[in-house]
Amino acid sequence: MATRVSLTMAGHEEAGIGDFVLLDEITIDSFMDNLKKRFTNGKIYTYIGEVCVSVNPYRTMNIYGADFISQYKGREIFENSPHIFAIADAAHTKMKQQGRDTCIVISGESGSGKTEASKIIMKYIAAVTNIAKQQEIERVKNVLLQSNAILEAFGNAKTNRNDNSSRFGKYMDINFDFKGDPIGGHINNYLLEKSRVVLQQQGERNFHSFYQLICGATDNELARLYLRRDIGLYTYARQGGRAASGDPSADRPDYRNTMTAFRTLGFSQPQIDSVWKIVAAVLHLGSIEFVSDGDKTRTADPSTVKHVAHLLSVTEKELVDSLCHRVIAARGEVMQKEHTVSEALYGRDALAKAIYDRLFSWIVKRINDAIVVHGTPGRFHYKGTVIGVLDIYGFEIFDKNSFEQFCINYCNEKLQQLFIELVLKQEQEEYMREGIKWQAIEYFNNQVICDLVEQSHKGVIAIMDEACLNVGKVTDEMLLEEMDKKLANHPHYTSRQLRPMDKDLRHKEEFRIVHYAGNVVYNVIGFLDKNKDTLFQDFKRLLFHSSDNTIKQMWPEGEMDITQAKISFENTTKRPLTAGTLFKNSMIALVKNLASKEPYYVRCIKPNDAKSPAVFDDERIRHQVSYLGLIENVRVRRAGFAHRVRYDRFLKRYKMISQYTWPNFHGGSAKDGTKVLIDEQKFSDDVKYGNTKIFIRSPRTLFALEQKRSELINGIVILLQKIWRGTV
Ligand code: AD9
Ligand code: MG
Repeated sequence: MATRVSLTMAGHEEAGIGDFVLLDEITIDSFMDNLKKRFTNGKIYTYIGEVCVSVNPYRTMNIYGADFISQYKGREIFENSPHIFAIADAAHTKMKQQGRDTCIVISGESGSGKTEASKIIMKYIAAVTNIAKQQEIERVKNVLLQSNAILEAFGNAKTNRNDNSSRFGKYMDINFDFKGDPIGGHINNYLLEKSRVVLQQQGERNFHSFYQLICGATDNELARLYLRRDIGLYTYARQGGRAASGDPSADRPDYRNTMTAFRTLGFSQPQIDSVWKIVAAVLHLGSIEFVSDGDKTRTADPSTVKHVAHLLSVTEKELVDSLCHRVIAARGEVMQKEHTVSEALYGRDALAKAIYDRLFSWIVKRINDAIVVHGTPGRFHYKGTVIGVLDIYGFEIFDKNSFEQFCINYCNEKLQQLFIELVLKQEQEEYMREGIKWQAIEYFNNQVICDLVEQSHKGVIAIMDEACLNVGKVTDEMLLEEMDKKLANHPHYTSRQLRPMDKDLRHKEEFRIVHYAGNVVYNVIGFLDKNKDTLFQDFKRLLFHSSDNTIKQMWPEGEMDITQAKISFENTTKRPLTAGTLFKNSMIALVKNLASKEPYYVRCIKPNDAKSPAVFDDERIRHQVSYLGLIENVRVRRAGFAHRVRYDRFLKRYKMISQYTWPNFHGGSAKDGTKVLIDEQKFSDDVKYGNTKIFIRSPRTLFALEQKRSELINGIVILLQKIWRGTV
């Protein structure tokens, strides 16, 4: 049931509890009550210990200004009311003080507020660093911030779930020097949903860049690109219907922002021109049709072809040749094979998708080139410490779900697995190992779904890859049969064939995966093609021979001529990796990278499907709270400990606090010394003694210890200064 909530700001006492750990009883009902109370009172952030739960407010909140920044800067998490700034500050402080790489993992379903959260974090970090206003560091900060405008223009789109949906995954490392100032960064992008370039579902748009160009470019600019200010003319950008078209009031200013960002990042004018030429060429490509002339296929409209050729800086003949037939090498001979009309259309779409995909990767590379401090030699190689920020495409279910949703949802499974591993599993295992009395907390482990997708030989990706080996012989339907055979008994897999009476499985090409966040019905048609992800060599050659240097650079492998390409293919027994396997490998590497850093979590929740600031949809939110494992998170956290450290390290750090342990403890082991110190400081109720580590329940205890330590250090420094000055 959805509840309409009033948005008046109520008194603090009515704003619920800031940390779920402090709830009287931990049930989903009490959790929901608290979350609702806070949301209703304009409190969108609530903690579970150091995990920040964020509910998308769907309205501008006045909580990110300079006053808030200074309130959170350099403060402990529990010192202020819950805010994402506190998480960003904790990640930054931890990195600076302990020299440890940290990361902030932002997760939640599509439209829950991940991308906004990542931008808020980056703005906060930019605001609290480089106090000395060093010019070069300011430039890096600007580049980091402005890169978002470009990435969103080319990698985000309106979907039926989110008007600004990320259609690529993004992991950004920000490098800091020893003072904690940003000195560079690097973006890793994951699988862009390139099928959107040629096909959009009803109500959805192509990538923003297309609409920005049509709505935002000047008449002159459009004329140079042979475009008209009417998105309805372009097949590739109008399939979502009228409601999903260009919006001049938003797309025009966005175009200007994108242009400003290009300039801030140091893209040259010819490079910017090439970018928009490519976007325009893609739009025109969608208008190229083919006709059959007996046994020959030719393009129907010479003027569009001419425009595309001109925009891509290739000759018309080369373009038509590569669209209408392909060159193959057989029995030592090189010959031409005519396309049928449908093959030509398929090739045209493949070309459009590939050009845009390459453009996107090229843009990310240029951004990476720009996020490096210039000037001081040697600094290039100094990586310093790192904060990683992860903002990926959220879990999504559409009316039609294909290979892209399969990858996106698998990616979300991997992140949930990481959360389970680090927050629920390892935590509990450590208590067991250390002999701390512990009542095990049950949770659903989604490893079984990750296995279903990624296991060698019998996972979906492996089965797809095997099918792709038999190029041309295996159809999508045969792939589904194979999956049915191998996965029939898997509790998270089923298909129309296996369960003909299932109402959700309407077509014979459908299979269903029971994901951690919900059931998704996928249509297998297109899986093999998207997994193989090959592009005729003819197109690669075509674009490598472009006289536009930027375009040429994007297609280095087009240099090979047909006979070389054949020879090199025969020489290497290895086939190119499929899109599925590449994605799987990149996810495994990503998770490994995140696990090597000290993680902070932001768990985003979408309050309703209407994008409304005033609706708290109980059912939708309850579902998210449960699949995200938030109740289990509270239970583990509540029964657990905020901090743990080995006895020897603990004593080394705090021994100065106690007369019994300073300068050295002689009464027994480090564990004994720790106990003496804790007893003396009266913290015994808040700690437990494990086999090798002390476990401290509340962050306040740690804070108090730290404060005593720093007071003593300050006292010593003052004393030393007096001695030096001879005043003592
Ligand atoms: V997806 O997985 O990329 O489809 P996200 O990234 O989780 O999704 P996004 O950050 O794009 O969602 O948020 C969706 C929309 O919610 C934004 O465009 C804003 O209109 C709105 N939003 C999200 N967070 C905030 C916020 N902190 N303040 C105001 C917000 N509006
Ligand atoms: Mg996003």
